[in-house]
Amino acid sequence: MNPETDESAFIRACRRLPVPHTPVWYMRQAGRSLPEYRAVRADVPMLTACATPDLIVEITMQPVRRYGVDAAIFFSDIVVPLKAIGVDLDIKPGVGPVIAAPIRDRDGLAALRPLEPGDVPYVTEAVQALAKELGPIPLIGFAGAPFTLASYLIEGGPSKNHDHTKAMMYGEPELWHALMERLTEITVAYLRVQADAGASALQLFDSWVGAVAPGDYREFVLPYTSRIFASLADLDVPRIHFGVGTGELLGLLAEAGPDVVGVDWRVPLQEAAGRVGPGKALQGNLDPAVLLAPWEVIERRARDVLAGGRAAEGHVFNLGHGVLPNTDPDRLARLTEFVHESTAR
Ligand code: 1CP
Repeated sequence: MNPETDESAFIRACRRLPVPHTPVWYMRQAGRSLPEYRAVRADVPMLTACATPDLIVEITMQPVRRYGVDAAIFFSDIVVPLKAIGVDLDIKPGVGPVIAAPIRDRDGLAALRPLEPGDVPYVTEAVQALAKELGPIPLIGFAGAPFTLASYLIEGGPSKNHDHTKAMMYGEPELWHALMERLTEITVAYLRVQADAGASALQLFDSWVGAVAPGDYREFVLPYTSRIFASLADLDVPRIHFGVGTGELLGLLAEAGPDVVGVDWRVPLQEAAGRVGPGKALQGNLDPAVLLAPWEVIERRARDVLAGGRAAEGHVFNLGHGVLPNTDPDRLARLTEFVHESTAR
């Protein structure tokens, strides 16, 4: 890693080292809340944008320029590696990922071959270009975790209750484990491509795993998330793990082995610090909807998050999930400034 990046507030907070100010970035900081994003995406389908290095670089840089955040997140989507190995899928506007032939049986597994770096040349090229353009600012690479990817593949698209997914988990555990094995290998390979090309941190999004009870997480998910973090331990980059609605799973997410646990807005950070235990930094966790309220409310709630973060060994300020599309970008710019100024030491 570039030595200046290594010394950045974001990387230091992930490593639980003293920082000049609390670092800030926002999940979904690029995207529909930014007029400049809507402009460059106007005639370009999402998956085309994700396979075009110039667009990836431009869209990744937009929130960095506007907000002065402490880290960039690679512009892509969690289904990009699946598309790259030939899964027939699309990202539909206003819906999300849609899979042409949902995987419900053993034959379906054949669609999931291993991922080779040569399958995603546009990712390598864009990460390399971004690492140069960002200079000392860290770039976060990311992937979807096996449970969340499995949910899209099995359901065929976004799902509220993940019932087909759970039906396979409970009813056909061998098929479930075979599917999770394949997704684990793909995820490790995909994260490694990003780190090798110059990403300075990696975030594993298990966005929908909060649907699972702790005992089931331990049996059906933990073996795979643990293996992913263990497989990346030789890389000198902090590893972050995040899911929505995971209050009851925070200890297990920590047990999987990341350096940083992301927390949604439902659990105060002082409480999360206890559930996660020692040896981890925390990331989060302002409710994204708070940004729709008047500034005084935002400031008060941000102070609460910062106070909670002091209970953790390291704190990266973020939202509890992604920026809502109707968020005023000026609010995020002001929030970044507020966190930096009020935590400067
Ligand atoms: O912060 C950024 O710069 C955004 C980059 C980014 C990331 C990190 C995108 C762009 N997608 C993701 C990851 C992602 N994709 C996750 C994990 C993070 C999270 O929980 O938010 C998930 C669950 C998805 C799946 C997905 N892709 C959805 C959710 C659908 C559902 O199940 O409710 C949606 C709407 C997409 C499409 C998508 N991905 C990204 C954007 C900007 C969009 C909107 C598409 C568009 O603008 O046309």
